Amino acid sequence: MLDLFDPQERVVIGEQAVLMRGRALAVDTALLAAIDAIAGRASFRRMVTPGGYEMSVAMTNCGRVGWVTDRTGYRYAPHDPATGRPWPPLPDVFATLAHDAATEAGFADFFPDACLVNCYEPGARLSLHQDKDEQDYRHPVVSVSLGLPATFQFGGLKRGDRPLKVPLTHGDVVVWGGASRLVFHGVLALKDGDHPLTARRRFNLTFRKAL
Ligand code: MD3
Ligand code: FE
Repeated sequence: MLDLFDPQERVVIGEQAVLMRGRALAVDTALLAAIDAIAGRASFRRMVTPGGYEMSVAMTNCGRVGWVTDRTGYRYAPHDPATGRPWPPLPDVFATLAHDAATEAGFADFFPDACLVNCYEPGARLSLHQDKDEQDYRHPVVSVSLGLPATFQFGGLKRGDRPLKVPLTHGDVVVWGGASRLVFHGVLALKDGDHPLTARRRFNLTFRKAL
């Protein structure tokens, strides 16, 4: 039988925004084991925004710096504010996947120094925002989705631009660069489900060159 399903499909979402469906599948269990090890050293926590709201997404980090928010603002910090210790290093399986996916999307020499690890439980969402806390927007952002599927919102350069809805499923990798680097984006409330590898959760890795 002719099988038209391509597990490694590439979808162009926007100008220099490329979705590589299933690109992380070959290393999914290694990525999830590494997330477990990171969370054992730097726990997932729900951070507080400058406006005083507790985020519904739980976060931790690995790499030289990690993204943090509290009542004083957003920033990249070399230490976990919960413990005062450095963030765990970027696991090799993370660094290799992020670098290789960026290269395949046309961004050579991407060596991320920060990886934000997001954990979504049913109902958790991320409202439309821009990623603007990095020094040099010429570097792309690489994201990896694991576990339950989510609906990603890909907007424009203005908050009011109507966002495109893109389903992101287990193993998907997206490289966002160039004209898409500063677009507004978000994630709709996670629907409940039961994933064979992550149960009722979705993880997202976001790789950035922050410094
Ligand atoms: C487009 N995370 O952590 S990944 C974030 O699924 C974040 O957890 C989402 O947005 C998540 O900041 C979306 C996709 C993504 C990440 C960064 C981007 C898309 C982006 C930066 C610029 C443009
Ligand atoms: Fe973002």
